[in-house]
Amino acid sequence: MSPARPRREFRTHAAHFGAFRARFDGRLEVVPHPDDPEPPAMLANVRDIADPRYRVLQPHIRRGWLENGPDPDDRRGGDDYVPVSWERALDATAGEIARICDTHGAGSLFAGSYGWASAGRFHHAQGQVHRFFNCYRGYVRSVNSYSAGAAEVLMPHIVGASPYVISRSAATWREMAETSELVVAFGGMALKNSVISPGGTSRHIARGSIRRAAERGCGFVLVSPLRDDLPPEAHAQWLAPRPLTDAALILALCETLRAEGLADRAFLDRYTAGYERFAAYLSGETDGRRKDAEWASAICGIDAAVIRDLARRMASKRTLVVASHSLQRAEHGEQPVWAALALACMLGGIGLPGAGFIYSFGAMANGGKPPLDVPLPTFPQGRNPVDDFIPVARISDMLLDPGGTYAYNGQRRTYPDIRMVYWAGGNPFHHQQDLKRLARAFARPETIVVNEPFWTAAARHADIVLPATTTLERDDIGAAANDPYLIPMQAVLPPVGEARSDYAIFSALAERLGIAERFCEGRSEDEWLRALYETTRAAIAAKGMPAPDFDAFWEMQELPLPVSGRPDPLAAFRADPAGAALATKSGRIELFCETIAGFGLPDCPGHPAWVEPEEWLGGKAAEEWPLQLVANQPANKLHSQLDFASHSRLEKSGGRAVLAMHPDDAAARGLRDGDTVIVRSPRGACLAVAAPTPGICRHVVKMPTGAWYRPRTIGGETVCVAGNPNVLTRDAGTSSLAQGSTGQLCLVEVEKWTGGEVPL
Ligand SMILES: Nc1nc2c(c(=O)[nH]1)N[C@H]1C(S)=C(S)[C@@H](COP(=O)(O)OP(=O)(O)OC[C@H]3O[C@@H](n4cnc5c(=O)[nH]c(N)nc54)[C@H](O)[C@@H]3O)O[C@H]1N2
Ligand SMILES: Nc1nc2c(c(=O)[nH]1)N[C@H]1C(S)=C(S)[C@@H](COP(=O)(O)OP(=O)(O)OC[C@H]3O[C@@H](n4cnc5c(=O)[nH]c(N)nc54)[C@H](O)[C@@H]3O)O[C@H]1N2
Ligand SMILES: [Mo]
Repeated sequence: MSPARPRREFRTHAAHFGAFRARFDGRLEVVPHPDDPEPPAMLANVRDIADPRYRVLQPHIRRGWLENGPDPDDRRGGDDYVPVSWERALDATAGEIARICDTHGAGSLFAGSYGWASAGRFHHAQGQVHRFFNCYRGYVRSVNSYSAGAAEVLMPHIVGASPYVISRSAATWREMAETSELVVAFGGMALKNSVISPGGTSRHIARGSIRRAAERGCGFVLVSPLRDDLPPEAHAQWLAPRPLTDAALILALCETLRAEGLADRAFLDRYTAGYERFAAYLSGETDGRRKDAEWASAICGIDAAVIRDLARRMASKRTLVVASHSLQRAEHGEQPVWAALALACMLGGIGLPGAGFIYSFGAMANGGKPPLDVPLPTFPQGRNPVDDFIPVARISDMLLDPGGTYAYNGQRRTYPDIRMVYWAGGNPFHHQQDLKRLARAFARPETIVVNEPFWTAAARHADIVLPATTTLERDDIGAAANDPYLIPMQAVLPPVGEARSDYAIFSALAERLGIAERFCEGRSEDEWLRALYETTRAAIAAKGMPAPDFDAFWEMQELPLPVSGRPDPLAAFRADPAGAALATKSGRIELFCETIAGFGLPDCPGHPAWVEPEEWLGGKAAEEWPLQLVANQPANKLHSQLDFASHSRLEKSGGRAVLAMHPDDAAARGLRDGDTVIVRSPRGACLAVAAPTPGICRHVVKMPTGAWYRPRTIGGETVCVAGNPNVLTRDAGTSSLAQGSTGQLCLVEVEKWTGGEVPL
């Protein structure tokens, strides 16, 4: 194996959006993986990965930081940068890490560093940054994700497993294609989403599986404000409740089953705890209001007869209930997930193939596939000597309110006093809500360091910007859960500018901080790859499959991995409720949860409930802000990654984000297709381009996430001219149980932009 060098033959490589083949012969060529039945169009973005206009070509230090030294500074985000040598940037970074830890302790250094970074088992930036700080003196970390913040706290209490376990094991595409009779998808199973998977995938099978199910006669019901959240192949019935009201709709489905004697009492008695308390809420015994279809209809806007009919159909068929991530990335997001689980319990299908409950099916490419039978190469993380953390979406609260207290999962916690922030492999100016507030929060630390390949808004808010390579510029090993290949990811391109891998950056910092031996263990990048490969190789050999040595593996396109049967904790529980009891307090699925009830939270009671949100179409705030914005995942890219690339641009208009809206809502505002609009919320404003669209329900507008934040002051108002919806969203936790992100939905108003041409 040689140091990274250009490849003239096609080599297999992996991105989170797919395995592919690439070569470089003066020009970068990218072609799909030959086994992929539906290769993602998004791969086209990879061709633009080395575009020097968007890359950080050498280390930079912010002018204000150079002139004034480390200090809180509200010029971050608006300051200019001085190009410096690696020596100078590394000395400055290492000096700050040591100074902060010596003066204030490692508990004042935040390196939660949330983000997807890139595929690759060794160079994954999160693994690198966390190991590095664990080898030094530790750091304040973040817990849970933006994806599933509410479900990650809720589900261990009520099903004894993380949402990811349920998501990966409670149903497969094959079972759905072959056995489900009805699939009811709350939040849909959008094909745009099932392109993505952490680490990538070589086979995109969602569309084919949905088609097979529908051809066999399986019915689909899409519950979503957007018709495209299931593909046309599903021939789905489309129900569009008001956003944020799924919990009410699902409670009415439950109440219909209860009142009509359609609930599976035998299942409820044997496998659940607390049904009587939940039923008393449904019937109105506890609060005087029956949660019947008429009650729900007034909240969610779906006809009562339609709700009853759906409940009866669900009870008469082998029904799979799907609850998307998006439902819970919203105010009181705990409730629709818990309610959907309760509904599936009342239907009695949990643990049967093609029936029951599955979380976030279709949100990632590798869900619903058989797991691998060998461990994947894994860069060891070490142990963090600091045990402080924040729930990930509470970043602005932490920076703005040191010493402030908040509730989380039954605890009362205190925000640390953070003096330094280090980010590698994430874009907080993509993922966080209320970006104007985040910008104020980013003014507070004394020093911010970002490792980034690109000049993102996060890089533009840092004091020290260290240019990182992308996967195409370094050697790595590609692998992903539930994808049966190990990929020797040979570098395809030379590093762009002076970019270095995150490992090289942290090795150089480790040298300066006297922890080189601990961090590097005396290994070069090449030696690390060999060591990481060895664990997996030995496990493959133990299964009796071909397990070549590293040098042979390195010359292959990919190495097949053994797959195993699916361990489904819910099926095992069904087969043996005592022997395979769930890891909940009762050992069963909890429809009333003593633990959560015991927290005494006004915004998260002990059973699934309708808790009225602040920003929804049926509330008071909608009088002033009459449109519900869906800020969902972008179809043409992964989050903010490669936002500038050619395929990403197809989802925009003139480089600006597109705002889809119902034709009647557009007409009511005198808007035509292609008009520039300004979208405002109680937090901020952005520009977008109007697109009247029939497949969206009334009073809902959709602007996907991912446009690079570009704030500009126009007429005294700060406006993101690129159309990043996170200037509009609300920075509030899902509830005081989980404190998850609520970025999916907020209220807005839209009007025609009359301020003339605004360049990007
Ligand atoms: N309003 C709203 N907001 C949301 C959501 C929503 O639904 N609505 N969804 C949320 C969800 S589910 C998520 S997961 C988050 C995603 O948030 P992020 O994961 O933070 O978003 P990415 O754009 O993937 O950021 C990854 C960054 O890492 C950089 N990078 C790539 N490779 C490397 C590398 O090798 N080294 C280094 N140092 N950097 C690298 C990329 O250039 C990019 O800037 O967004 C959340 N935000
Ligand atoms: N192309 C692409 N795919 C991705 C990603 C990406 O960036 N790009 N990101 C990946 C990541 S990190 C994650 S976590 C997953 C996220 O998976 P999800 O969170 O499920 O994905 P979203 O696209 O944000 O939302 C799915 C749909 O939910 C619907 N929805 C919104 N609010 C409501 C509501 O109140 N009720 C109902 N019934 N429906 C509602 C919207 O119409 C939206 O299109 O996607 C993954 N897949
Ligand atoms: Mo996510």
